[in-house]
Amino acid sequence: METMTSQLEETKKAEKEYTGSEILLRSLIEEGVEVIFGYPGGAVLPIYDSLYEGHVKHLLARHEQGAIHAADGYARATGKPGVVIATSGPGATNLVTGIATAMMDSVPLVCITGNVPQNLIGTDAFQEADITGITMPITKHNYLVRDVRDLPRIVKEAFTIATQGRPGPVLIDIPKDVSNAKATFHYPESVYIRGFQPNTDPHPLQVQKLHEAIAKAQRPVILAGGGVVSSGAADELVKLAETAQIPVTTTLMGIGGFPGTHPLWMGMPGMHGTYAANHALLECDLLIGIGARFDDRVTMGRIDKFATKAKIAHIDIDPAEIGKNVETFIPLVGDVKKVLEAVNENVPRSQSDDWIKQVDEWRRNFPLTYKPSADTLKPQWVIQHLHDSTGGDAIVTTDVGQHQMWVAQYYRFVRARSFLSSGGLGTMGFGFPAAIGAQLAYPDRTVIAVTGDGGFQMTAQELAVVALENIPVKVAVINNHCLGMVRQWQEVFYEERYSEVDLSGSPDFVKLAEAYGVKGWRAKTQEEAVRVWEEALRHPGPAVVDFWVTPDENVYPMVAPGAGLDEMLMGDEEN
Ligand SMILES: Cc1ncc(C[n+]2csc(CCOP(=O)(O)OP(=O)(O)O)c2C)c(N)n1
Repeated sequence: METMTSQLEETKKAEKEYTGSEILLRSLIEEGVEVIFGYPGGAVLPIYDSLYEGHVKHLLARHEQGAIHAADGYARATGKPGVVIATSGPGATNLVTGIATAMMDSVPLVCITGNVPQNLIGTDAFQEADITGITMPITKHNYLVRDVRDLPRIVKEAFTIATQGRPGPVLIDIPKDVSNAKATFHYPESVYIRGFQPNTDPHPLQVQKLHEAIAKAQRPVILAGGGVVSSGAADELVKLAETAQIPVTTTLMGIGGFPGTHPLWMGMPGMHGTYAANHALLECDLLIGIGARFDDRVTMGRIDKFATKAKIAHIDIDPAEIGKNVETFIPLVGDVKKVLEAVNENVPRSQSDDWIKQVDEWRRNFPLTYKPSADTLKPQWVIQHLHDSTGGDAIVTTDVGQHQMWVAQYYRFVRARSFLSSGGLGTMGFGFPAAIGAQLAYPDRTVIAVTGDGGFQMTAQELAVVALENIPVKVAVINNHCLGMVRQWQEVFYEERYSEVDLSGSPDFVKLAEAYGVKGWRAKTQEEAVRVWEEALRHPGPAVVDFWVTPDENVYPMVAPGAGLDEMLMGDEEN
């Protein structure tokens, strides 16, 4: 007996021990992590010391918000979880906007923060912030690691939770003493998480109900959201729309989930939606929401005026979404791709011949319009030109504001995971760093960050990163010299009382780019725009193009807040 015990002890001794930070990195490697975005500091010194070995690529952002949006852009472009590291206190709180951005748009992220040693937690120690408390409502789940031996399991759980079911951000907070403590390393192959068993397969009875509703429908509409993109169901959606002959509208998050060139596509619905999409929602008799959450940018919060003639079917991975905003007649809980595969087996054709003619007529009679002019630059024209020059096949990220809506309206995306934009939180400053993440994932694709002159200034410091790493992102600044979307609301709803929207004092963006060692161009006319954009696209490295557009252009159509989809402002008479 004694010999056996000592043998066991010998084996234990022989097994190598690693520090918490080494265990963390080994776990990330086990998860197949290719790149970490981050920023160091005191509480993550042990982690950065382990990174020194260079086993995992790390990209040093210039602000933690830049790091997390880059991780988010990487995740949106690839479908793989993005990973970000920040130090305790201000490093961790600088992640908050990025975490909320990812949460609102269901993006899988694993966010790692350092914290002060456990004996100092709760003492208002230097750079202490209760980041698990702060991020509780904006993470899918979060952890404070108390024992180094728990670390591999926690990392495995974090990746599982971030990616399974409805994706979302997970935070792991690691006190410094845990990063320094030692343990042996065994990475679990899988984990069982009680209370987290997402249902991915549809109920056959519900599929049958949807078939019956489609067969009877005379005016069916598909409202496709971000769930189509994140579950990789774009092909299945095309098949459903074509077989059942149902016109499709894609929400901001659903853009690219259905080809923008398809004859059954009606464009985006809602506040800045097309006439055809909004009128189809008003008149339809069957509305099939697919991976869309019926949010107020689509329904305008006026459920009493939204799809009132329709029976609503709702396909979603998250049961909490069913019935949250609209009354649902046929709920179908499951992974969108799996549900659509099941629905596509024997899906009947709807009775939509006259309806499709009607939708086509709306599309013909009320297209998106603006008045182009050769000697000035119209922002809509610039976006159309970005589209035409890339064949609609670039990855385009945006900030938030008018330019974002114009990209959604005028860039016809043909592929999923190509339009990356902060839809739910509406985060200015998202676009440029997100483009960095997307470009790292796809070095050979054209990646364009379309930003406003306001939004670009929120994260422009990341120019250092694209310069240093020669990441060939093309930044297209739609420069209207003001906070355009706010100016538009003040014009339309506040009697032109323009309050704090003038961006005078902004830097010369060409010189700003050059100060970082990035090539910059400016265009003020169509002719200049064509020439410099071509040069920027041909340039092998990063580029900033400052498009000076007409400052008083508005995004139309527009539905005023509080109005129903039937009350669309179509824009200037001349348009
Ligand atoms: C972080 C953040 N702060 C404030 C806002 C409110 N907001 C929405 S659009 C907008 C104006 C954006 O201006 P700009 O970046 O120049 O883009 P434009 O609308 O002119 O295209 C503002 C301030 C926001 N969405 N995000």
